[in-house]
Amino acid sequence: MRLDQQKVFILGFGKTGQSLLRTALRLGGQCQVADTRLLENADALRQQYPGVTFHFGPLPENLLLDSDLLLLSPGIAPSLPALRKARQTGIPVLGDIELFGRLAKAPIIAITGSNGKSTVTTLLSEIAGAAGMHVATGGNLGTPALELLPGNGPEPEWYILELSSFQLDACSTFRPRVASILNLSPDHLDWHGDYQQYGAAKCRIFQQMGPGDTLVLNADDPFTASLPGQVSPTVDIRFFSLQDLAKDAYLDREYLTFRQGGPLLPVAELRMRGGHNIENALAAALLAEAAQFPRTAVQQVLRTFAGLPHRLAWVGEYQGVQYYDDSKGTNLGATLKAMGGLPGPLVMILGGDAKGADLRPLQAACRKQRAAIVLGKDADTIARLLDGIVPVEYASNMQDAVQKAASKAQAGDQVLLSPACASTDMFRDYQDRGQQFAAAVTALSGAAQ
Ligand code: UMA
Ligand code: ADP
Repeated sequence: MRLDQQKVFILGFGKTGQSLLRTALRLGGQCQVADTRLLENADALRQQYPGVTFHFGPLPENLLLDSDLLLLSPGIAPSLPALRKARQTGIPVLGDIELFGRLAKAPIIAITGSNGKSTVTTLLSEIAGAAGMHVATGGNLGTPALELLPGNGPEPEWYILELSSFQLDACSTFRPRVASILNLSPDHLDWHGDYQQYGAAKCRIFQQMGPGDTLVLNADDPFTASLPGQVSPTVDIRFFSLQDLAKDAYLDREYLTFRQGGPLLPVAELRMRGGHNIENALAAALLAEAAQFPRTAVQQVLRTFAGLPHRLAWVGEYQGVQYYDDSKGTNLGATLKAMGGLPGPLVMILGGDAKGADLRPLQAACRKQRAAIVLGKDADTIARLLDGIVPVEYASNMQDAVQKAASKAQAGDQVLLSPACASTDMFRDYQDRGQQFAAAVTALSGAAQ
């Protein structure tokens, strides 16, 4: 693929935008970049990329109309007026994953779903590593996909990509050889418009799949269980389940088990905690099997991988209370799973940007808990929901939230930061939120001395 003489416009200049620009320049495009932020390093960028025109600040509606091709960062909402107008005039628009799919030569394993993507992607990457294979891992997790391309070097044996609904929404010909939709629960509804469109974006992962390809789905999730009718009959669909012993991989009381191949591992030997991580382990095992990664490598990794930071991670104890950081619990589905993974009673720390989600199911989940501490943009909404169900207190920052949680908790309780909301209204990102939580927990013991 070449872009010689083409006028290429790149929208958004975060991590993905930079990977799009580097790729478009390598392909010979004449590039312009627009970002609605006013970047402090604008002058340095102009020097770094001579010949590229940068536009910062609000986008004039007609700015894109003279382009041959638009390259889109995932965070750019389709409702952006300048983008809508360009689409209406027929200018082609590619997301980074669509472009990656056109350039990559090695086969792709792609993982999506509302929750568990990073965990399953990392498990699979570790399994491939344990088997001594050369794979390249990235996408929504860490390195933008385009940065994984080898340039003039050798291609990896597989690409392993975590994909978000934003990235999939901008795909049209992208075809992974092995893929999974782990589950679906409401998230990013402000971006997609509604739940149906959010689900439709996820389904783009399998739309181009065909003979020889494998799709791994969750039999216990109503959305993913209903998908086979929409998948090409030539695709091999594999189901995992925590309940149904007729599926391809399942939990048979004490063993993670393959329908063909028998027991894989005693569940007691799985290092990660929580029922959702048994689902993640089963999904990773089926994906690994589809890619023909050896079963011994799967067993080795499931026995040793302790889970990623900020996913139901124990961070400390103070006065008989255990503190858990699930800062990556950025939507309702994740938070409900994290709550279900601990014995309770819980003091919950909730709030941030709910992204337009309906959080009413928190009412039932909080009914028997000790207390809820709320903070951030949607603190009021959550406080109103939980009023009369569980004692609620407002916090002004993370340290305040942890101190209030500590004062409510009794010995034997757990304090769980799993906010059901995005972090960016108050924190740099979910890692920053989790780190501030852990620091505040450590400070509790210091303050008591
Ligand atoms: N921007 C605009 N106009 C807009 C929106 C954004 O100009 O209307 C600009 C911003 O000013 C900023 C840039 O676009 O300069 C940011 O681009 P982006 O939001 O597309 O983010 P990137 O930095 O490119 O990071 C993206 C993913 N972010 C999002 O999808 C929001 C990262 O996932 C991903 O790791 C990275 O690409 C590499 O692939 C983060 C994420 O929060 C972790 N993902 C969501 C999630 O997991 O729930 C989907
Ligand atoms: P993602 O990359 O999809 O955000 P992660 O693996 O980072 O997923 O996990 C994010 C949060 O989602 C975790 O903190 C945990 O609470 C929850 N979670 C993880 N796996 C699952 C799953 N299979 N089903 C539901 N929730 C999950």
